[in-house]
Amino acid sequence: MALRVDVVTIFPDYLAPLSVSLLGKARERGLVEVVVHDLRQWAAPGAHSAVDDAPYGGGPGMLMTPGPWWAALTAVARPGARVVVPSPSGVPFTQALAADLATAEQLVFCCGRYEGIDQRVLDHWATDVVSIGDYVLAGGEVATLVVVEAVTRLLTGVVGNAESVADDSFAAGNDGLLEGPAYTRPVLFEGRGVPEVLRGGDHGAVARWRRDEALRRTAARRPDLLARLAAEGRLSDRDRAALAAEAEPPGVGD
Ligand code: JEH
Repeated sequence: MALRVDVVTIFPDYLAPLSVSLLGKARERGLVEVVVHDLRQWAAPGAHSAVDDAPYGGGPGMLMTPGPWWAALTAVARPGARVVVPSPSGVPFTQALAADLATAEQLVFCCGRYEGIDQRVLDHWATDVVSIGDYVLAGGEVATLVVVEAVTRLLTGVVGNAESVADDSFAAGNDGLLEGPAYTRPVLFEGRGVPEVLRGGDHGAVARWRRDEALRRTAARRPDLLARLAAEGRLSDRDRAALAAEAEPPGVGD
């Protein structure tokens, strides 16, 4: 059965990529159905159908008032739906969470604006409060695009169902390391070559080189991932030797 995705926002145009078939294959193949709703259709008429109000306790900025959200979610969320609320104070959105969300029948995304949504809406409706990273956006729309894209690309996997596609250990590759560099033709481009080992046909040497490049890059860019692999005992003696050699200052003859 197709995954049903509903998005509630005060800026439906912001979700245009979801309607332009940027979801490509998943939508073409009938694996996902997306509907974007304007929150203001559930706002009280008059004034400018206000969806915001000042926070109790004071402080800067405005909050989204609960009434329209309650009415919207009552209308849109079916029993068993995952109700996803992007928030700077959410749990980190990861590949594992994407794989989990891909098993749902319905995902409802609540895109907040201003300083966010009245807590009572979240307490009652939200199944997943997620953050896409440690920076502050102006609202939940872009985060929703990120989550929907990460989830729907799993629906098209050759294996078919999301559980089997799940890479639940890391945001990085299967082995928990970042991917190393990759090259395609031409062999010489703007005076730059392709590492000789990749053209030599020695598959063992290629595998070792790729592992070392992945280790080197992970150490440089994601020391947190490397520390986790080390703590889980997933680095071989050879891996540790390669990393130690990397860390050493060049000696005579290097
Ligand atoms: C942002 C949904 C709805 C602006 C300021 C504050 C930060 C400091 N990774 C992500 N970043 N931002 C969002 C997100 C996700 N997912 C996100 C949103 C909404 C998602 C409204 N906003 C804008 C917004 C309040 N400040 C938060 N604090 C200290 C880290 C200061 C207070 C909340 C919401």
